[in-house]
Amino acid sequence: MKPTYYVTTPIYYVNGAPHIGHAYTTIAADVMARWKRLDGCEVFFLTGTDEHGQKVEKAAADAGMAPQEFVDGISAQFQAMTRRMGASNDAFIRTTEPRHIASCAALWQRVADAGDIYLGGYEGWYAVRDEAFYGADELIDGPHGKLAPTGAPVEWVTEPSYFFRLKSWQDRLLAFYHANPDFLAPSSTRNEVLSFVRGGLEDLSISRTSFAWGVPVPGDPAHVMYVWFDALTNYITALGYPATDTDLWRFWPADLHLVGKEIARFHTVFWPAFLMAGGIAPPRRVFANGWLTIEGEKMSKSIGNVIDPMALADELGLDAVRFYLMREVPFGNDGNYSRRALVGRLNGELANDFGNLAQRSLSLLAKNCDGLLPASGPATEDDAALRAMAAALPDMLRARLDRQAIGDAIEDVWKVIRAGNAYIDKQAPWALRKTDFARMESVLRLLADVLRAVATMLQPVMPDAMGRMLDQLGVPTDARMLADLAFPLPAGTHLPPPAGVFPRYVEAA
Ligand code: ME8
Repeated sequence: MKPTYYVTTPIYYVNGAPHIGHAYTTIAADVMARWKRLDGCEVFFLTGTDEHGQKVEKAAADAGMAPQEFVDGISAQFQAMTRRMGASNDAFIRTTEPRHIASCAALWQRVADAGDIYLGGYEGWYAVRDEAFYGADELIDGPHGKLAPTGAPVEWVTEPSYFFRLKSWQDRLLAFYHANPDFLAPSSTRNEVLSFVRGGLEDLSISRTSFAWGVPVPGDPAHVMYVWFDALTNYITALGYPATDTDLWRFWPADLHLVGKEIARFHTVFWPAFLMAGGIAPPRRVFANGWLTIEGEKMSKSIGNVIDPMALADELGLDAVRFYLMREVPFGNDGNYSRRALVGRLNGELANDFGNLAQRSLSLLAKNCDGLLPASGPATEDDAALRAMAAALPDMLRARLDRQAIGDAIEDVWKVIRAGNAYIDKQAPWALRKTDFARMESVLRLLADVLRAVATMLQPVMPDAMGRMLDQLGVPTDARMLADLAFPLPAGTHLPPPAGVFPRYVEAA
C-alpha cells in the first residue's frame, strides 16, 4: 500500500479578493503535494475558504450584501485563483457547507462531553481584523487608542461566552511539543510559540453572542462558535468527520499544515488542544511561512501595491511565477517580492541556465542523431561525476522537502544544471561531431539523461514547462515519477522536434 500524505493550506478569509500572499502558501502546498505524489505517496491536498466570523460579516455589510451571497462571490474568486495557480488540490472546502457545520457541532460536543467546555462570561479585548482575543498586557498604544501587537484595532467586549479549558492543557501541550520536536517549524516560530505557552495559558473564549454569522453552538443557538474553532475544524471535515470509519479518514493525522507565521499560534496551541480534548490525534507538523512584502513595503490596499497573482501569471507565465516565489525566499523566512528580481530569475536562471542547456542538447540531438536517443558509450571521469550528481538528487531533495526547504531543494537542482552547462562547454559535442561521432553520441545521451532527471524533479515547481520538456526528451507520460529514473530510456527512443520552453522576457521600455 502506498504511504498517505495529507497537506493543507490555511482556509482564506473571504473579506477581500485573493492576492499574491495567498497564492504563495497555496503554491508551496502544491509543490509539497506534487512532490509526494511524484515520490509514490497517495496524497490528499486541501485548500478552501473561511467564511464565518465578524470580519467577514462586516465586509458583507460594507458591500451592502447578505453574508451568504457575499461569501459565495469571493469564495469563487479564491477557487479561480487556486486553479489559475495550477494547484492540484483534491478538495476545496467552504466553512458554510452543511457538512462542515455538522462536523463543528460534533467536535464541540465531543469536547464538551469530555468536560473541557464551560459557560462563563468574557470581558476583554478583541481584534476583529485578527479574530483574536488579547490580554491587556499584550496591547500597544496607537494614535487612536489601544492596538493589538499585530497593529489591529481592538474593542472591549463583554458577553456571555463558552470557554475551552485551555489552561488545563498547558502541561500536556508542552509535553507534546517536547515529544514531537518536528511538530512545529521553523525554529523562530517554534520558539515564539513555546515561550507563549510557557508564559501561561488562560482559558479560551470559544463562542460569541454579539453577532450571528457563524456556526450555532449545539443546544444554545444564541451563541455562535468562535471563528477559529469553526475554521480549524475544516481540516477534519474535509476527511468526512465525524465519520472516522471511512476510507478518507486514513489521511488523518495531517502530515503538514502550511500556514503563515501570524496564525501559527492558532494551529499549534489551540488546534492540538481542541483535537486531543475531542479524542483525536493532533497533526504531525505545522510549518509557518514568512511574510512577503511587495517591493520592500507591506502589501496594502491603501498603498495600492496589492499584486494579483492571476494577472501576473497571465503576463509572465505561471511556471515563472511559481519558480520565482519558491526560489527567491528561503521558505520560512520573511521575504520580498520584486518584479525586477522575478524577471531577472526568469531570464537568468530559466531562459539562460536551464533553457540553454536544454536547447543546446536537444537541438544537437535533433540535428545529429536524427531525433533518436543514442546509447551511452564508455563513461569518462567527467561523465561519471555528472551522472553521480544527478543520481544523488532524489535523496537530497527528499531530505530538503521533508523540512519544507523548497528554495534549498531548487538550488540543489540548479547545481546540477550549472554542472551540465560546464560539462557541455567542456565536452563541446558540436566539435566532436567531426572528430569522434560515437563520443558525441555518448555526451548527448548523458545530457539527455541529466535533463530528464532534472525535469522530472522540477515537475512539482513548474508542472507545465517540465511536462513539455519531458515530452521533448521522449519520456512517456507514465514514466515521469521519481522511481522511473532508475530505468533508463531505451536507445532509439524518438525525440520530437525541440521547441524553447523558457522564452526570455524583455520589459517594455
Ligand atoms: O488567517 N506573505 O486567513 P487569511 C505570506 N482564515 N503569506 C501571506 C501573506 C503575505 N503577505 N498574506 C497572506 C486566515 N498570506 C484564516 C486562516 S486556517 C484554519 C484559517 C497567507 O485570509 C499566509 O498563509 O488572513 C497567511 O497565513 C494566510 O494567507 C492568511 O490568510
